[in-house]
Order: sequence, then structure tokens, then C-alpha cells
Amino acid sequence: MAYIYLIFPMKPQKLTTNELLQRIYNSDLLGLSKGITLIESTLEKDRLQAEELLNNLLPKTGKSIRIGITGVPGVGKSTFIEAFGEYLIKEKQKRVAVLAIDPSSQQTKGSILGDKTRMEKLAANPMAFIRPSPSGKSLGGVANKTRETLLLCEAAGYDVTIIETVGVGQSETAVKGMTDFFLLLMLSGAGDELQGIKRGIMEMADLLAINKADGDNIKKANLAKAAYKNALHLLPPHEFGWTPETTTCSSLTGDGIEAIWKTIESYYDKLEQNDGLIKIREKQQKEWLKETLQSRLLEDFLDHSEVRKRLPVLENQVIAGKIIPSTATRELIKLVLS
Ligand SMILES: Nc1nc2c(ncn2[C@@H]2O[C@H](COP(=O)(O)OP(=O)(O)OP(=O)(O)O)[C@@H](O)[C@H]2O)c(=O)[nH]1
Ligand SMILES: [Mg+2]
Repeated sequence: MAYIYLIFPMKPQKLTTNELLQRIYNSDLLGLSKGITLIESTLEKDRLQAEELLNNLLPKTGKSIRIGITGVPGVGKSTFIEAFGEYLIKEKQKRVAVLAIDPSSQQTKGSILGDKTRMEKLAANPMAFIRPSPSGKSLGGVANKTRETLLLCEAAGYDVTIIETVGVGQSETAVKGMTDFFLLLMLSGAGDELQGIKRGIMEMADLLAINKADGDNIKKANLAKAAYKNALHLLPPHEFGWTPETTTCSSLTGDGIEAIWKTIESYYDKLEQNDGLIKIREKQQKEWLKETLQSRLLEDFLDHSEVRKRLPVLENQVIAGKIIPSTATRELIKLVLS
């Protein structure tokens, strides 16, 4: 590479799709990064190449253990991922990729994983790959790029893919929709309301871990664990026979980290008994198509020249209370489809 830069110092050459594929299959980090940059580009020609790349590497995807992790800001997600990632690499010889979905990254220039400071050791480990959240206008757009990046990481041979998101909004649903196992990190000593955790998010969890269970906190963490265990009993049972579990952990002492991995392994064992993984992923693929179709159709529709001309007029009529939105919509659809 240095050689190429010497000859063309200003303009590094773009790789062809085949070159990218070979590099990704060889787990070449530069190739993987270039592939992700292509995925994140909004230029139409890059988009087309990204699609070609992804369609070609699809047969090499799907083999990783896909884990989603959420929890309110400060619960210790990054510190946990660092400890957990180090454990997986050292004790289980796994290669670990960490991605993020942060819909607010547009404004904050990427808060999640933006500073890798709390994952310094993991970031420096050649067995790990850490990529900050892509930026984007909509959650759907950001999530789609992360989902495609996950496929690239799988083709590059990562055994475990972790997607972090912050537990305050809609992004959990997006992460749930692209991972197999969903881990919710919580703190002891604060009610769910205080932690901003909505019941819906608890319902998504396959494992609820009370984090920072160390020092003076251990007792409180155990009490919280018991309380959440009871609360989980009240929720409807999961599909495929999995009963969500509750545990405690500490990224500082390492307590509970191995047990969490064991839980994930038994979750996969359970799914294997009734083709659960296949079914979960089929459902996710179907949903992914639906979402992509919806957002793409809307984008193209609003971009249509006739719609662009007519929409402001109809918008004013709706604002003035002269017509209802469905009448305006019907007229716009007729403009495009006729
Ligand atoms: N005692 C204790 N402190 C911890 C533990 N894990 C994280 N912390 C501390 O909690 C703070 C927040 O940790 P982060 O890992 O940055 O939390 P986060 O959930 O990634 O936060 P955001 O990225 O802002 O959403 C830091 O000061 C950590 O040192 C733990 O297991 N025990
Ligand atoms: Mg963090």
C-alpha cells in the first residue's frame, strides 16, 4: 500500500469489487474499512458497488453469534464490551467485531464508540474490530448501514459480532431486529423509571444483567437481580422456549462475565433444538426487506418531480383545514402511478 501512496500521493486508488472481496475474505483490515466506507457513502455509484459487494459475499455471512447490547448512558456498556471482548478473545479464541447504532450521531458526531477510550485495550487487539456508529439522517438509514457492516464483518471471519446502542429510544428495536441475543445492562438501586427503561425494552431482553456488581454494590445488585427476576416472570414467555435470565456482573472485577457467555451458549443450544435461529433470522430478513422497501419508496416518491410541485399546494390545503391528508395522498399517488 505504501508503494501506491508514493506514486499517487494525492489520490489513493479505489479498489474494485473483486479486490475488496478478496481482502475482506482474507480479513484484511484496510479492505474491511474500505468496504464499510463504501457502504456508508451516499453517492449512487458507491451505493451500487456496495450492493454488488454485499450480494457477492452473502454466502459467507450468517455464521457469527450476533449480540445486541443496550442500557442507559453510563450503565457501563463500553466497559462491559471491553471486558467481555477480551474474555472471548483470550479464553475462547474468538474474533470479535463491535459496531454501534446511535441515531443521534448526526448531531453529536458519534457519541457511541466515538471515543474509543474505554475500549482502548480491545481496540488495540488484532483479534478485535471496533467501528463507531455511522451517521445519518434517520434511524432507519443508520441501522441499515450497521446491518450491512455486520455482514461484511461476518465475511471477514469475525465469530462474535456485538452491536451497542444506547437505551433511550427506538434504536433498541433496530438492534433487536438484527441480532440473535439481546442483553440489557441495568444498574442496581434505581427503579426502571429512573433508568429510563421501558417495559417494551425489558420484554426484548434475553438476559438482564445488573452491572457494576462490585465493592459496596454487590448486595444491592443481588437484591435488584431478585426483583427483576420476579418482574420477568410476569412477562409473556419468549418464542422457542427460552426463558429470559437475570444475572449480576462487574467489568472491573470480571465477575459474571464468563457466566454471561455460558448463558449465551445455552441460548443457542436451545434455539438449535427447534430451528429457532433459522426462524428468527428469516423473520428479520423479511422485515429488513419491508423496511428498505418502505423507506426507499417514500424517498423516491417525495423526489418525483410532479410530487415536488404538487405537495406544497396540498400541504397548504391540509393546513388550512380544506382537505384531509388521505385525499391529498390519494391525489399524489395518482400523479405518480398514472
Ligand atoms: N464500579 C464499576 N464501575 C463501572 C463498571 N463498568 C463501568 N463502570 C464505570 O461507569 C462509567 C460509565 O461506563 P461506560 O462503559 O462508559 O458506560 P456506557 O454505558 O458505555 O456509557 P455511554 O457510552 O455514555 O452510554 C465509567 O466511569 C466506568 O468506569 C463496573 O463494572 N463497575
Ligand atoms: Mg459507551
